[in-house]
Amino acid sequence: MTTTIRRSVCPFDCPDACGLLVAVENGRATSVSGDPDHPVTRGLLCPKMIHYEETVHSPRRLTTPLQRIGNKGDGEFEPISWDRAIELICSRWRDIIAGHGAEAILPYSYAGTMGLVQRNAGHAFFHKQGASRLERTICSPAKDAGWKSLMGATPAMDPAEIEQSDLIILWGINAAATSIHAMRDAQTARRNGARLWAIDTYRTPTCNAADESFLIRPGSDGALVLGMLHVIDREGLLDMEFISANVLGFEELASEILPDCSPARMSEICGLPVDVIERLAREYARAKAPFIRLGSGLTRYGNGAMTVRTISCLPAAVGAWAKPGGGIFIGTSTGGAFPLQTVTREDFMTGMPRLVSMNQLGGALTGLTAPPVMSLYVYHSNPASIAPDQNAVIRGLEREDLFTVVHERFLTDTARYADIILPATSSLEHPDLYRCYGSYHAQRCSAVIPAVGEAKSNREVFCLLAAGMGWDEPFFSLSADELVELLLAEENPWRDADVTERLRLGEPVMLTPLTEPKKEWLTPSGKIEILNVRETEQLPRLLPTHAERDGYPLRLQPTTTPFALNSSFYEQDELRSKQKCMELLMNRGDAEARDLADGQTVAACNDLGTVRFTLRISERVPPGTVVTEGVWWREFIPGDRGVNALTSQRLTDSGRGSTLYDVTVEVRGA
Ligand SMILES: Nc1nc2c(c(=O)[nH]1)N[C@H]1C(S)=C(S)[C@@H](COP(=O)(O)OP(=O)(O)OC[C@H]3O[C@@H](n4cnc5c(=O)[nH]c(N)nc54)[C@H](O)[C@@H]3O)O[C@H]1N2
Ligand SMILES: Nc1nc2c(c(=O)[nH]1)N[C@H]1C(S)=C(S)[C@@H](COP(=O)(O)OP(=O)(O)OC[C@H]3O[C@@H](n4cnc5c(=O)[nH]c(N)nc54)[C@H](O)[C@@H]3O)O[C@H]1N2
Ligand code: SF4
Ligand SMILES: [Mo]
Repeated sequence: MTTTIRRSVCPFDCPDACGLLVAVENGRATSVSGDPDHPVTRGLLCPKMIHYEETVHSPRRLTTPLQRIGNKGDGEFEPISWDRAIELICSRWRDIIAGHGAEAILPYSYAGTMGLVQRNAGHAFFHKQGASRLERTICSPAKDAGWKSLMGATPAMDPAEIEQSDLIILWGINAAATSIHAMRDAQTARRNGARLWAIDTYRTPTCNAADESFLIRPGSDGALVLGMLHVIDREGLLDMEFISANVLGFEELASEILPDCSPARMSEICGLPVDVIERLAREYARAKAPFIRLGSGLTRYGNGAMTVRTISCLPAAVGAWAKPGGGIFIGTSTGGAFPLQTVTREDFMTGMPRLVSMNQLGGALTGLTAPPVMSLYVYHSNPASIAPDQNAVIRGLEREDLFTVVHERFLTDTARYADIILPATSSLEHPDLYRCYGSYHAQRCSAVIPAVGEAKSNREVFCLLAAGMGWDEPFFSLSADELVELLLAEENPWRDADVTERLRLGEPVMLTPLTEPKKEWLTPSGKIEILNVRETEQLPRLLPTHAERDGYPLRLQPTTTPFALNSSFYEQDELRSKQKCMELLMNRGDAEARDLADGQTVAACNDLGTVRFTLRISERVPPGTVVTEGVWWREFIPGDRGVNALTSQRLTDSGRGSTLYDVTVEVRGA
């Protein structure tokens, strides 16, 4: 048997877009390893991907189109041909458009694959159709909004500078699970003498790897930072030279906001003792080059954007930006590197159809009128599991008059409600071009194995649907590879001719931001705008979370696990067994006060729903907080609802993001 080694890219929603080396025998992937020559991967893959071949060739893969024969949600289907499936979908859509208009069709997609072509494959189709538009804001738009408020369009610093820092703060990021290469680089810095801190709401694996970790109340980072800034100001630890040359509005912050933010007062909000807030302030200000890597969990609150704005004041106050290794990293944005509109084709739109928030899918399916949503087309997303307010989403998916199509690799909780299921390729079966949000690299790849069963890629399906709708627009006969070529057609300042050629050949390359990070501030004033006159709240200040007004006694944190990615990877038995089961971690005191025992089934409830978990008494969780990791498939959980039956459709203060972490519950025996 001959084995060939083919290059590919990890397609998942992760900051790193790893380079993969895939061993292929007889058209099957037999093993996967990290590309040692990739600038970020450097040979290291996370636990999720070391057996990607088991996902790709899983016996659970969907291999033919399916039509529903049972009740919605039951999961009973019979195979049909692709021709029949496309015909059923297009004829139903023609009827819906005739009866209600095209806005009655709603696409739902997110980040099952991050490749520029496959991820965005539906945009051109739905723009031409005139369907409702989806506002794709479930992940971290509040983080971007908070950063932009202070920093405008300033590009992210090079995350590799972490190795030059002497004080690294992993802030609201479970890097040991979600950013393993940043974790590796932080550990390298630590071996060279840097200190490593983690700031979180419970003891994550990242906390365990840090020199010190600081556990605060959910949504209270703003209070911690304002307390630190109060101390830094009071004790004369500001970098006045940096501030006067680079910062707008520090004086206003110091005179209008900080006086009310004594460590004593902030301690009551964030839960850290006064002396700890004072020590954090002093050590941060005195560090040579403090580096903050900011996660996304802490932004999914009613005050999430303000939290990011407030934390972003720290490096400005102490002049960390002026030092190699100093600053704050929230994620790269390489939007200008490739002309994405050649794939998304906004020019196909003839009007401006309504925008529906993906965070409010439940409300849209159950409440929208003029027109109601009559058809939902889901691809590379699993909203029945990952979207907030699961009970509302499922009430919508159960509607007999809703025509639901799901294009998927697996029979997900969403696919169970479909009228038609279409089988999707995995990333090893289709070509694409990838960039990422944790670094400046990009890489193109080809299909390395043939499609499993009758699976088709997102791009192929939209071409079939376009033909089924009777459109003769030539764009819909271009292959995914031809679209990649369009994305690479002209070099631009992000990538010169040499980089573009290497991209064509499938090598990982580094893109170059248009302006050098940390050298100039791309804001209207040219300074870091702590005072931003364009905001309703012109200065960073304390804002409440939503949950503070809800009144259930425990704060729920629905966080990530190293062994899954959102609801992906539950098909791998080994990875699932590492997570054991859908657990609720609770402090011993909280459990004893409720007479709950380790290992028993409990019910967590609030106004939105009730969810069963297996209780795990854990000293990793402080009093008043409960934690569950991962987004489990329904077939593997104790009850019939996942964690998102407890999360709400409320949005963030800015950016219209999800507030998945801004939740309160009560827990009782079940
Ligand atoms: N293994 C794995 N990797 C992943 C994912 C996954 O599910 N699993 N998901 C991918 C995706 S889509 C994303 S967006 C990223 C997310 O990457 P991260 O931002 O690292 O993910 P989260 O676990 O959502 O949040 C990080 C941490 O914030 C903490 N936190 C919650 N609220 C607060 C708060 O108010 N203050 C502070 N200081 N901390 C808080 C949580 O307890 C959690 O440990 O990871 C990506 N990578
Ligand atoms: N409780 C809770 N809820 C969360 C989160 C959390 O941490 N906790 N995280 C939130 C965040 S940050 C995010 S970004 C969202 C993520 O939400 P989603 O983007 O929906 O992520 P996944 O759950 O990974 O589902 C992706 C689906 O795409 C399918 N897929 C993969 N590749 C392809 C392909 O090429 N074509 C097609 N058609 N399908 C494909 C996979 O099989 C998988 O079922 O979830 C959010 N929801
Ligand atoms: S999920 Fe992230 S860390 Fe894991 S292989 Fe993919 S890109 Fe790399
Ligand atoms: Mo995300």
